[in-house]
Amino acid sequence: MEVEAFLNSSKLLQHWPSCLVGLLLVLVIKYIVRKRKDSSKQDGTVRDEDVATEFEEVADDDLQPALEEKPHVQFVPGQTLNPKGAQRFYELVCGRRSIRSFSALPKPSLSVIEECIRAAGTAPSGAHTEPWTFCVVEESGVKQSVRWIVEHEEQINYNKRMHPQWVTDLRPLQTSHVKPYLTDAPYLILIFKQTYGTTKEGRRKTHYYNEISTSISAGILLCALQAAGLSSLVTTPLNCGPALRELLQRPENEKLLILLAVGYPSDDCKVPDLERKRLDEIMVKY
Ligand code: IYR
Repeated sequence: MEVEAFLNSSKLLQHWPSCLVGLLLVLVIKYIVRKRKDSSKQDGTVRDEDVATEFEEVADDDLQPALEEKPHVQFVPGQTLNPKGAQRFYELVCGRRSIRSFSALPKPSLSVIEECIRAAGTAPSGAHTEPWTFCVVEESGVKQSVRWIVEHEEQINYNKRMHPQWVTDLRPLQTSHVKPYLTDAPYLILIFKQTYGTTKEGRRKTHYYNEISTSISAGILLCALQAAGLSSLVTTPLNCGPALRELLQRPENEKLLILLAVGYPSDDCKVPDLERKRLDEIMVKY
């Protein structure tokens, strides 16, 4: 055995010049790739963080769109709420508040939640990739697990990860790491962005602007819930994504974007006394 080991090591010694050449080659290739990336940054070709850069290597002639290529069809305008649609919509959404005190009963029917998610699924998305998954949790054991995960992480967030200024800024909202709404609310909706997908042929499909697309659909969901007479709370629990993804056994391409608590407010539900910016503070005319 010892002789064999010696022979092997002496073989390595014999081949050290080719090993060195191989190593140098790898370093040179890495250097060239980095240089190319840097120069594309400098000449301004890649400016936006959201621009997709990860693609499978396919010859240009073999590229296929992820969507089926078919003739466009006549656009039929959808139903509108005119003539007072905009004003009525404003009045509807203006009444929305994030609440942190839910009543377990009455429990809204699942079909209403489904209808709201159906509305959320109409959101526009990058290259019509529809990069979202809505996980609806109503089972109390799962809600309890979500609460454990979130409260555990939020305790660390409030004590260590969040800057003292951040914690101070939250004081008027009276939030803390304790989150009874995660078990009181009849429904939790965990919204995952799909960072990529898979084509019918099993190839990796790029989900352009998946975070923006999913956020737009979350906005539509909030409006739909409000239209259905339900209250909601938007939370973005820091550092909880991986554990919650695992709990719900979501695939690796899905990342938690937003966690919503949904239901009716408790009778004694209180909200911060907030004001909203006026139109002239948020709109600029040109
Ligand atoms: N995610 C924490 C902290 C928090 C952060 C922001 I920004 C808020 O607007 C509210 C809360 C929590 O949910 O308590």
